[in-house]
Amino acid sequence: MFALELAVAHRFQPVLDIGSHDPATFADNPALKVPIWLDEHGPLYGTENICRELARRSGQRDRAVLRGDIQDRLVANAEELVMHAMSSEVTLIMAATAGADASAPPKVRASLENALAFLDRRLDAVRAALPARRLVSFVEIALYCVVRHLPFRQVLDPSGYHRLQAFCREIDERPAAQATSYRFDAG
Ligand SMILES: N[C@@H](CCC(=O)N[C@@H](CS)C(=O)NCC(=O)O)C(=O)O
Repeated sequence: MFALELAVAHRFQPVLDIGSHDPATFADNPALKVPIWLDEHGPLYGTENICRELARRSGQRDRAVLRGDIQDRLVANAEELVMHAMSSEVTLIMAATAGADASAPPKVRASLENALAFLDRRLDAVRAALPARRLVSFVEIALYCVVRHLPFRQVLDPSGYHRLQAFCREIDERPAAQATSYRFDAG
């Protein structure tokens, strides 16, 4: 979504064997994780690094709000909790797909729900603290992606978070969202 919003040319290549233990499956990412950005300089690991690179390449860095750009503590906390929600969801998915004998500690789901409740309550204030002339912000795009991903992977039903739902319906209208809706890729 960040690449599309900032009109940066790219090609999407899915990793089909996400459970692989071979770093080569993940463009040599030792963490065995996606996303990875690949260009003439080699691989770049991780969502935030990639968004930073996309903002730089777009020539519109001044209109892309990345984590840490805004002094307001509410925004900083929202950024932290969106990151936390994403990593908690990954933990829950990994536990669910690891087999019947694996489960995440109960605290993982509780803290995910707490993070979503915090974001739901403060979403309007967080967005009000972002620069009006932004093209895109990391906190909004990441929040949208995680809230839409939770039901896609059947981790959690977020329908009770009413502000988050209204926000997602608003972002659904963006061409970048419509071009990137979640799907399972097959080889
Ligand atoms: N800190 C990394 C985390 C990346 C991450 O957890 N990616 C997930 C998918 S979004 C993944 O690769 N999951 C598969 C796995 O860990 O086996 C980032 O923000 O990019």
